[in-house]
Amino acid sequence: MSEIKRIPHCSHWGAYTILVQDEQIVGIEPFAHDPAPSPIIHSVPEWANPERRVLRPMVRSGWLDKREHSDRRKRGAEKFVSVSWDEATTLVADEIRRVSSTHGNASIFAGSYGWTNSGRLHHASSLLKRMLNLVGGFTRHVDTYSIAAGPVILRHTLGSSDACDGQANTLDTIAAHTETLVVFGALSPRTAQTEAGGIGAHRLESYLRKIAERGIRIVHVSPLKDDMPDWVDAEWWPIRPNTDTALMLGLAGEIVKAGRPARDFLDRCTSGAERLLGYLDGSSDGIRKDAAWAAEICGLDADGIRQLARRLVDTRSMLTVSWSLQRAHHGEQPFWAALGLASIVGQIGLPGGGVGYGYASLGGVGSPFNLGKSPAISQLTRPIDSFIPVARISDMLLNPGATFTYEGETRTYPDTRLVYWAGGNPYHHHQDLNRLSEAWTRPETIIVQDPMFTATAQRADIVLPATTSIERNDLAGNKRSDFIIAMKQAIKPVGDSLPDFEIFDRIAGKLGVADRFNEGRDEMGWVRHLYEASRQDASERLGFDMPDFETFWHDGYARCPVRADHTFLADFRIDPEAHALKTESGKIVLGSETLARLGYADCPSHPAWVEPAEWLGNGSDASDLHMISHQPAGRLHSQIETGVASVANKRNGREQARLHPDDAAARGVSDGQTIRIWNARGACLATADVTDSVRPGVLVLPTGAWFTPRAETGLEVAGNPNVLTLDIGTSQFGQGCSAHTCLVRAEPHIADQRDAFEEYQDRLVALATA
Ligand SMILES: Nc1nc2c(c(=O)[nH]1)N[C@H]1C(S)=C(S)[C@@H](COP(=O)(O)OP(=O)(O)OC[C@H]3O[C@@H](n4cnc5c(=O)[nH]c(N)nc54)[C@H](O)[C@@H]3O)O[C@H]1N2
Ligand SMILES: Nc1nc2c(c(=O)[nH]1)N[C@H]1C(S)=C(S)[C@@H](COP(=O)(O)OP(=O)(O)OC[C@H]3O[C@@H](n4cnc5c(=O)[nH]c(N)nc54)[C@H](O)[C@@H]3O)O[C@H]1N2
Ligand SMILES: [Mo]
Repeated sequence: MSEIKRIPHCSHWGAYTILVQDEQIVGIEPFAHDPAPSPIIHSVPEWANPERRVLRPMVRSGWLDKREHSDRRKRGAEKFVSVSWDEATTLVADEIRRVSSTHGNASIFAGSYGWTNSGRLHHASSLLKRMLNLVGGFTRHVDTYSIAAGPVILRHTLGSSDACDGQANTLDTIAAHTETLVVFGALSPRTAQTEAGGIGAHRLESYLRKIAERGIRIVHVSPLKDDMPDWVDAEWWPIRPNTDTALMLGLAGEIVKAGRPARDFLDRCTSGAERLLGYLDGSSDGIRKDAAWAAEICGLDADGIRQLARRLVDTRSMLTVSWSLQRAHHGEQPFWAALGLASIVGQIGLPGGGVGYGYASLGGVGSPFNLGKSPAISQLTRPIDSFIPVARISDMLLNPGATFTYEGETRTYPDTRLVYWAGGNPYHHHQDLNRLSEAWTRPETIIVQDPMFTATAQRADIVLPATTSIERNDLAGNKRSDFIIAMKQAIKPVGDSLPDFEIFDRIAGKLGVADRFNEGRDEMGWVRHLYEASRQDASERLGFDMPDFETFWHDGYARCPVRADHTFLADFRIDPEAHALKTESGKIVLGSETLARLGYADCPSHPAWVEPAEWLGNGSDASDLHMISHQPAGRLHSQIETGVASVANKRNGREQARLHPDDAAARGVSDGQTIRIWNARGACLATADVTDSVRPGVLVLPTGAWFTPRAETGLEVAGNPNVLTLDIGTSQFGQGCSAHTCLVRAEPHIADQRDAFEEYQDRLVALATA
């Protein structure tokens, strides 16, 4: 046996060392500078398992025969044929050329949403966009599934999305100054495990420990108790899902009723406050928004709300709002209402006061932020300006030529002929997958580039096998991490897979644009180039010395210049004129002239309680459960679903659905039993986890189970919540996804008990190459 090699690497869930002996991974060790490494690092060896991988380029047999005239309903059912890389890249290049010349480049949809891997060179969707921008462009997407309604409303009301991108108050200032912390959603190490582009040090828990040590009052508002670690002394307010806006407005209304709104702050730093105040005191609609009103909607205690309202103005208080709250129908409102409440309290811009969004939603939010230039390969300039809001994919495919609204503009859906997806899994991320399946029959050609034979790849016409990051060289980094990490190649490519850069470079060659695509650099040339650009910027702009490339590559990491101890809008508070915000008034917008003009009922001109399409309120009955499909603890989305960390959270081979003992009893469900969860949109199986850590009436089923519908019945057997979720925009203004707005029913499922993964694997074998 040869000696064990130690290879530094990084994924979205953190940095680690891969131990390799004789081309085999024999162990994974956490990064030495990480105080709280994620268990997901131990799933990484599963990437090397050839059974999970696409081994060769493949083409659906019907598409190979008839090209754009194939029977598109056979996607996901018809066998694939393997082809050489030369054939595959020729087919792809010809198809791009055909669609571009016959229908125009807007008919190529390459929004290609998805997290791909953490490498900044082999970032699959960036490379796809770079390549297509050299041949006339494509239809793209705006915003993300993570946050869409949130940044849209914050851009309009705060002039930027900084407050939800990790540039609000840093957690160190909160730990030092805050006296009352109200957490809407979660502050959980579960989600803080990951960060887009990797993370060197997971710091959430160390800040939470400091907060816990100071013994400040924490109110935790969420339908799920363990959205906050149990070692933090927090008071749990088990709110009815999707009603936080009413709670925020009720708190604000109590402060107004008590005659204590921060008049000076409202006058100097906000615009349109009268619209909001008139709504709160009931002068605009006859309904006073106070504790009693909110308690009724939210299912909470009115006295508690009254006391908290007083405490918010009597002490230094901070509101944190998870991204999840805006991933719901009318998701603009909780983000705006929190800003309204914080403005009425009047502590925005003071240390440990105000409001911030997305703490712990990703690992770097609230940590000191990177002031340097984070490494990224350029997508080049866009020749055309065609886009959709990210979650309107099914709408676009089903309704070519129809209009949609976004941020106050009216636009048109393109006529999509070709879809190219690289590094994303819409059969993981999109809502109402049965509706997506219908939409998926519309384009003439679908190309998917992924290391795994994902549910999306199974439903493609051409599948291009990419290597995973451990089979090539790259670097990780982002604006919320204080490290750039080397991602060195650990093993040889599995099967005939190729690194993403190499795949696009070959296609660019067939399209005659390789020179401009690769700029004369190979893989290591680019890794060095991207690192040097960050290093040079840090030195020139910030006077911060980063190690030279050789030292970085040898050590496996480099530190970046960061800002700690940050108070959001501190300058603006002191002098709002000199530090005007990029909003319609230059101030915080609490009543919007633009929205008043637009007159949208689903996004009014001030923060307002607007009932969601589905919730535990008017019209729901006792058998309804509100489903929260939150992020899975043991994996990132659908990635490495069969790895050890993911499997550890399953029971009987399925995802676990949590529900309250009263709800279980009412349905005859016992702990550990297989249940069928269903609504008019679809049905899936899961294993019941009966626990009083969820509010009665709520069911929690994590995302990410590999989509495994039975051919005969459509019953999804692995526990993928997106067969149930609702595919509507948050509002006409933001058009975000509304995943967390969803009513379901549940019942025991006694019939057949096959292992979900066996059924998934059967499908792969059935589709496997002829
Ligand atoms: N119901 C519900 N649905 C949700 C959410 C929710 O809260 N509830 N959350 C939403 C959110 S916030 C998000 S961000 C989305 C996430 O949705 P996605 O980002 O689409 O999910 P992933 O599983 O990360 O998909 C990444 C894909 O990239 C592939 N991949 C990994 N490495 C590489 C590589 O090096 N090259 C290539 N070419 N491919 C690679 C993986 O195999 C995987 O198929 O899901 C959304 N969906
Ligand atoms: N382990 C792991 N971590 C991840 C990811 C992953 O896949 N796995 N994905 C990452 C990504 S892409 C993103 S965008 C972030 C998302 O980060 P978040 O949006 O913060 O995460 P979620 O898990 O969707 O939701 C957090 C909690 O919000 C609560 N919640 C849901 N609806 C409501 C509501 O109406 N009111 C209140 N008060 N609470 C509600 C739920 O109980 C849920 O557990 O997570 C990231 N972190
Ligand atoms: Mo996300």
